[in-house]
Amino acid sequence: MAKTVFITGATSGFGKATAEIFAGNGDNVIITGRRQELLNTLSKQLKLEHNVKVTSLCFDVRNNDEVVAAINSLENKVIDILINNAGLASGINKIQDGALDDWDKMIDTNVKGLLYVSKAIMPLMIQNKEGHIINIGSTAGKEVYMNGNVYCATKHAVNAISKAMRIELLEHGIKVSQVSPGAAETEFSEVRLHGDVEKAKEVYAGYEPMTAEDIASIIFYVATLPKNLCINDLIVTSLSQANSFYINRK
Ligand code: NDP
Ligand code: 8X3
Repeated sequence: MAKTVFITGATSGFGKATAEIFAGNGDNVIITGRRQELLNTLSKQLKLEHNVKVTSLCFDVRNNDEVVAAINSLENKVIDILINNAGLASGINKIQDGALDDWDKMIDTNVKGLLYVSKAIMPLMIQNKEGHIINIGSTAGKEVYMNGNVYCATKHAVNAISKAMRIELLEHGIKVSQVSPGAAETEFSEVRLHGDVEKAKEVYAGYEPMTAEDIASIIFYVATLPKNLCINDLIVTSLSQANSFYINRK
């Protein structure tokens, strides 16, 4: 039976590819992000190609009023799968040189935004006695690397929140998984480097990083296991990467 999948950050990268894979499977998708134009284009594309129900909600996960209003506006409040994907790194400096604006953006989006969206959707899943939350963590949530400081801290927080959700939602039969990718080429580095496209390309030079489609296929796998099975945490890198520190560049 078709599921309803709520994806944050579906205008680009992992979220967009994830919306495409679920819609391709015949599932209904709720796509969200701040860029209305991109939501409109993706919505049209998915409806045309896959004939599924696509709802697009334009909001900023950092604004709890917007989050609550968007979720309240849904006609059908049965959400089978929530993919907490919206997130970013902003800036890459030593901690003593960090910019407050970058820190606020990362903490407010990756930690508080994920919490706001989850707070609005968890009661619906509890009421429905079923649901699956998939949080997008990172290898940065497992190890702290040079110049990663606050971004790593936010992904360590996602790691802890995922564990907490799994414990506290256990009695309600709600699955909680974390997918923790290493380097994948999306808009991520461009955003992190404040729009410097050339520098962003260098991040992926000399090796084959993962793609958004790779991560979407992993998320889809995690989401489609038998009901009795729950992937707690899945760390995935390309063959060129061992962990946050070692990348085999040619
Ligand atoms: P992209 O930059 O391609 O996509 C990020 C998405 O998040 C966009 O759709 C963006 O939409 C959305 N987003 C960002 N800020 C907000 C906000 N305040 N409110 C709502 N939506 C927001 O990056 P990725 O696809 O690579 O990243 C997705 C997730 O994966 C992030 O959590 C990232 O930390 C994580 N990750 C990425 C890795 C990588 O190497 N690429 C590796 C490991 C984890 P819009 O701008 O329209 O709001
Ligand atoms: C994104 C991967 O290595 O830039 O979470 O932290 S990394």
